[in-house]
Amino acid sequence: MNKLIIEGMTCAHCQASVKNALEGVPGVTSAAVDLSAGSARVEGDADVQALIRAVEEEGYSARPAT
Ligand SMILES: [Cu+2]
Repeated sequence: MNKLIIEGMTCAHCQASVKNALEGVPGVTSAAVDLSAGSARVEGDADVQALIRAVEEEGYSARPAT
């Protein structure tokens, strides 16, 4: 499980875009995006850098939550 901090989401559409982007990364089994918290929980064993890139390609920023 990876937890990410997501920046730039403003509405449910953003939330859905980030969720879809994360779920498209190889190794991801599911992703849950929390719009109000600005975070995402990603299940599976995907590469963290690949998750961050996928989010960035949608126009948002992401970094690992510590
Ligand atoms: Cu939006």
